Amino acid sequence: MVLIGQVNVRFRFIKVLKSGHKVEVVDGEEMEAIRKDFHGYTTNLIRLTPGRWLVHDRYKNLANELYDFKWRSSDVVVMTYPKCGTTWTQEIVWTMRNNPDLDNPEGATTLLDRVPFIDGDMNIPDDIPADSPFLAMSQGFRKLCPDADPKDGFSLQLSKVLPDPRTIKTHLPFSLLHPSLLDTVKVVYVVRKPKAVAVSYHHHSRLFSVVGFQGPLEKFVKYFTEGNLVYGPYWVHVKEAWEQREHPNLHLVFYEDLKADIMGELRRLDTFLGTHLTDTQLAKVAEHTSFNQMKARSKEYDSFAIPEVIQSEGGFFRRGQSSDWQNKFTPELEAYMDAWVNEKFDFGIQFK
Ligand code: PPS
Repeated sequence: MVLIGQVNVRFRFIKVLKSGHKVEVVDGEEMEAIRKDFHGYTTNLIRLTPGRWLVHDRYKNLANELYDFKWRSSDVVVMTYPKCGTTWTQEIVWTMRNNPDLDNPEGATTLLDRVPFIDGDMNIPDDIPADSPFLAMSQGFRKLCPDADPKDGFSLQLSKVLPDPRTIKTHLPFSLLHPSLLDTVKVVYVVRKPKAVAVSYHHHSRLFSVVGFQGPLEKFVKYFTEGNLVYGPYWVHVKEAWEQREHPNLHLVFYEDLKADIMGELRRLDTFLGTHLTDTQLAKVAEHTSFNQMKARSKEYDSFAIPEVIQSEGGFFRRGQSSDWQNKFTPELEAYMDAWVNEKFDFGIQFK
C-alpha cells in the first residue's frame, strides 16, 4: 500500500512491458480519491515498477511501441521531466538545426508539428470529442498522415513519418525507452530547480482541464515530493540522466543556465549538435526563442486551457523565470523542500 497525498492506494497487477516494467493499475476507491484532487482524470492511472513511474492508463497500449520506436541516427531527442523547459529547448534545437537564419517558412508552423511529443498521446483522454481544438491542432499530422485517425493518437504516428532531421520531445525517463537510445541518437536533457518545477507543474495542472487539479501549492508539493504526479518521481528521472552524463551523445542543460547565459549555452549546444552556426546566427536563435517571442507566436498552447486561470495566473507561457518560485513558497514549504532535495538528490547534482 502506498500513500498518495492523503490517500491509501492499492495497486492491481495487470501485465509486464517489453521494458521489463510491471504494470499495476490504480483504480476503484483509490482512483476516486485521487480524482477529488485531479478532476480531469477520467480514466485510471497506472504505476510502472521499478521506478514507480505514474502514467495514464493509455500508456499501457503505447508502451511497447514507444520502447521499440525506430530511432534514426540523425534524430535529436529533447528529454525532460514536465515543466523543466522542454518547449523552450525543443524550439532552440529545431531552430538551430532547421532555421538558423529565420528564413524557413516551416518555422512559422505549430511547434508540436515540427517537434512531436512522442509520448503525448497518453495525455489525450479517450472520451475527447472529435471536434476538440486539441485534436484539430496538428496540421502536420493531417498533412503527413492523411488517412490516420487523430483519436488513435497523433504524436506517435507523426513522429514515425516526420522527414529527417527529426527533433522529438519526450517526458519519458531513459528506463522506459530502449537501452540503445543513447548509442543511436543525440539526447538533450534539461533539468530545472525542483521548487521551480513544482510551481510550474502546479500551474500547468490547474490550467488544463484534462488535469483539473484543485488545491493549493502545498498539497501539490506533497504529490510532487512523494513521486505521485504523472511522469513519476522527479529525482529518479534526473538520476537516470545524471548517471549517463559522460556519454558523448548526452548533453545536460540547466534551465537556469539558459536564463543566465543564453549565448554561452547556445555555443555549447552548437558544439554538441555539430551545427557550426556563427555568433550572428546564434544571436538570432536566442532572440527568436526568447520567452516573449515564443509566447507571442504560440497561442495554440492556450487554446484548450481554462480562461480564468490564464487571466489570474497566466497561460502555458507563464513567467519564464528562474526565481519566480520565491514568490510562491512560504518559509515552511521552502524548509520542507530543502530537506527533501537534500535527501533525494544525493547523487551529486547541484541545482542552480
Ligand atoms: S511542458 O508542459 O512539460 O512541456 O512544459 P515545459 O516546456 O517543460 O516547461 C514550461 C516552463 O518553461 C517556461 N518557458 C520558457 N522559459 C524561458 N524562455 C522560454 N522561451 C520559455 N518557453 C517556456 C514556461 O513559461 C514554463 O515555466 P513557468 O515557470 O511556469 O513560466
